[in-house]
Amino acid sequence: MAEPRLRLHGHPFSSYCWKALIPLYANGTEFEFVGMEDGKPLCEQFAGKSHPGGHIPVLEDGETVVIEATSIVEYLAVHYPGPAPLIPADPAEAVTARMIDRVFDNYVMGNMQRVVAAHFISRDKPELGLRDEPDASEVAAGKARLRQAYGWLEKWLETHDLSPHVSLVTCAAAPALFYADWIEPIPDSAPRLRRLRAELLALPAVSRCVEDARPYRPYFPLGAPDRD
Ligand SMILES: N[C@@H](CCC(=O)N[C@@H](CS)C(=O)NCC(=O)O)C(=O)O
Repeated sequence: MAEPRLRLHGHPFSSYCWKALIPLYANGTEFEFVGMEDGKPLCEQFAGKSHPGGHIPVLEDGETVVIEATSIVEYLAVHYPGPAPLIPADPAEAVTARMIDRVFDNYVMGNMQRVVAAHFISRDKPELGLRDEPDASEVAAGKARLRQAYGWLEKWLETHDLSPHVSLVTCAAAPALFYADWIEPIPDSAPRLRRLRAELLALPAVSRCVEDARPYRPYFPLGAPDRD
């Protein structure tokens, strides 16, 4: 049997890798998952060397290398379309989808990562391990910013419908809300956002990511809650 043309370099516990995996699963796109080599710094591996910030995920399509999870979703929408409408066909709706993708990345994912990073001795060298005590001011700031983002999204959801099919927005929202809620639970005062998280986690492409990541939960620096 021929090797799949697409190779996704990543880690099953990485939120941004879920963002690239969800569209691949939802569209039944054939690909090979290339995991990270244990004990080798990311910056010395193909993925780390391919990205200006040394990040995963990285998609390889023959000679083409695509970095940044949003761009990977956009690339798949153009080159490997399938039943899941990743980018709205209507240009005005596509603008909104891209705007909300930025909101989830910058203000939910970003602040979730900020709190996680506050637990590491060095953000740039996670292999150095965890601090004895997290940086309290970074943790407090990241959590406050998460609450601010939740408030904004709840208000936005009052007037906008995010139907839970797989799209750019779903790909960004599902991992962001999954992990952010572990750090700063979405409050009862944001019922639409809480409902959205539950609906997203029920999507088959998303629950596959949740299950594949389950063995790695002991590595979550804040301790993974006993749920989800
Ligand atoms: N802007 C990047 C962010 C990717 C990112 O933050 N990836 C994390 C994993 S979720 C990573 O590579 N962490 C390892 C490191 O920074 O050394 C994207 O959208 O793809």
